[in-house]
Amino acid sequence: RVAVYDPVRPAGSLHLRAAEVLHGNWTGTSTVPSRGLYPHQWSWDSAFIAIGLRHLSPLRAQIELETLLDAQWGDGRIPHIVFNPSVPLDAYFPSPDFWRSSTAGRAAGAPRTVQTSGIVQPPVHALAAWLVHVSDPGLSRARSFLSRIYPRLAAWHRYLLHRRDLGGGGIASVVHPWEQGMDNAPSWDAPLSRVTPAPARSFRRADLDHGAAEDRPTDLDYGRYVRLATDYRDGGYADGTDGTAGFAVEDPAFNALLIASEHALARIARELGATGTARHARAERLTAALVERLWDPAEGMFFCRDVRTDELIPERGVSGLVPLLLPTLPRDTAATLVRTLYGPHFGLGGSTRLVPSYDLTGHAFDPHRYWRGPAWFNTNWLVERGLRLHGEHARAEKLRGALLETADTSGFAEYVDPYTGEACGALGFSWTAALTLDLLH
Ligand code: 9WN
Repeated sequence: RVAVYDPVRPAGSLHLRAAEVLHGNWTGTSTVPSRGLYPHQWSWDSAFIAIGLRHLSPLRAQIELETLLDAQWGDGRIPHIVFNPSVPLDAYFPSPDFWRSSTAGRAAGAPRTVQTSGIVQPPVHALAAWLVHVSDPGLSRARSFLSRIYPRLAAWHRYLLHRRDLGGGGIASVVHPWEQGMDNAPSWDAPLSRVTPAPARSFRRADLDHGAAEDRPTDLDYGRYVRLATDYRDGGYADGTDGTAGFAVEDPAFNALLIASEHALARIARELGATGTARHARAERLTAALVERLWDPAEGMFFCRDVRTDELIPERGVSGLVPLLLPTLPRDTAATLVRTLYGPHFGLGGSTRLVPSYDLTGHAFDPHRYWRGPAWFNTNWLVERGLRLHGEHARAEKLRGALLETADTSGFAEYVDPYTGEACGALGFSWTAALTLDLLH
């Protein structure tokens, strides 16, 4: 029985197929989100990818994060895209010649040798780094993985907490919908409506070469994304704290991920010989600030705050459920979030199999259009972890089962119809495969 010595997984198993997706999307130093639609390295994708990759190769998972951090700017920001110089310019829009990081970003300390975007994405990195470390502490120590990346992760958090506290309430703001990662979520509609769109003829959308137009953001959305990014670039990617940014929003998921990562940074500090106490304390203070700024007790969930008007944006998105991930969330807040998740707006345990990205009863709900309804695997993974953390094991187990089944039947889709699980967007999507691996372990 050779199998005793070589316990291979059965051919064609979910595990093997997920591994094949990640193998196919690996470039040698990092993983693309998908070969056709997203042919470069994306920031929060790489963090989720590393969380899954650690089960296949802790070394590759470390390299994934190291490659991203090599493109960090002098002011601490981690860019949302690191461009692969061998990919043609017209394969993805906006391309390096739009962002012009090494010239327009010089004052902010953009790297000279690698081209990047100038905006950021949610800070999942310290959390990913810690999970990668614990998957193989021996390798991690042998390569001084944590001691090399700790100062960079600390600088990243410093950037977000000092340069991006645009609302003055102690939490970070995003200055572009792409920064929060849920590009066309209805929460952005009101703050975006004040932005004059760039003319449609001034750019060419490469995404429509790969994705169905009805599953993607609209041309009007893109005009506004381009205007915001152009203005930020033309201002040298400087972050004013005087509230003059064209778009400034405090988002619950972005900040919850920052707090979860701050807890992870405390653990990393401890592994490196410090106490980590100050960081845990800071994470607790940030949790209190998040509740103070963004919790709506009447609605039973978190909302975005528009910093320009200083008002909450009354759109129910999955972002407002992600703080369930936080260990020191008040007990009644966590219990209320779980009720909202299983209520009519998100339908879990009833009409939906996975958590939709937006309110099922909302005026803008569309089960196929990107972040306006479909279910995504990264946000569902975060909710699954949150349920487990707060002792909801049976519900977490059910959600885990639905995620694995849907990843399998959809061909590791980028996002799916929350009712039927029908695949939308790209197939063979890296974080879907990576988080499948994580849930299988
Ligand atoms: C813009 C790569 C990224 C994800 C985002 C997702 C989508 C880009 C796009 O793809 O955004 O950054 O071109 O639409 O919204 O969350 O990181 O997978």
